[in-house]
Amino acid sequence: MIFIGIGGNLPSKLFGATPDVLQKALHAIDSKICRVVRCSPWYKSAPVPLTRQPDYLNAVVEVSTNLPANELLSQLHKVENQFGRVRSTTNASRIIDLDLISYRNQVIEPKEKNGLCLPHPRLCERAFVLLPLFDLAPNWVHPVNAKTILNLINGLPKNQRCERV
Ligand code: PH2
Ligand code: MG
Ligand code: MG
Repeated sequence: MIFIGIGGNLPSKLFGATPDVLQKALHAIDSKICRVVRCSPWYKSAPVPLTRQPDYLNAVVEVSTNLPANELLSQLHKVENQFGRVRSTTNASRIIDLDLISYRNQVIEPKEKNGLCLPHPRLCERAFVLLPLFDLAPNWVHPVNAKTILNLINGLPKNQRCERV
């Protein structure tokens, strides 16, 4: 199974409020890049780490494709650009963020700074990824640390606000 994280916390002049942006991006992904099999429920989440940014809208999506992981990620980055993503500082507010969370349980260590890392390197610290991933794949096990998704959820810091919308 292949899972993509989708999120955003800024509106777009062209595509509208965050729910519209993210829905339209899913449509663009499905029509141009890979089949969108399922989308988790949407979650409203406080920024991680906690800063004075607007809340995010997040979900996890299962997709199906023959594209290799690096190619899939570069196609997703093109969609981010089409939807007006501007890259500034790490963890800055953004119109849209598309992350490769897990690709058929492949383990890839980044060869360079910001290179592809699988599973996503910060997945274990993020309720806004783990909760929707649990909705789609309750039996998923992390291929590096062998923790179940429930173990990971139970290990989250208790102060991350993340609720279903
Ligand atoms: N993305 C980040 C940093 N922090 N916080 C929330 N709640 N949701 C996100 O999608 C998110 C974040 C960097 O990609
Ligand atoms: Mg991200
Ligand atoms: Mg990203």
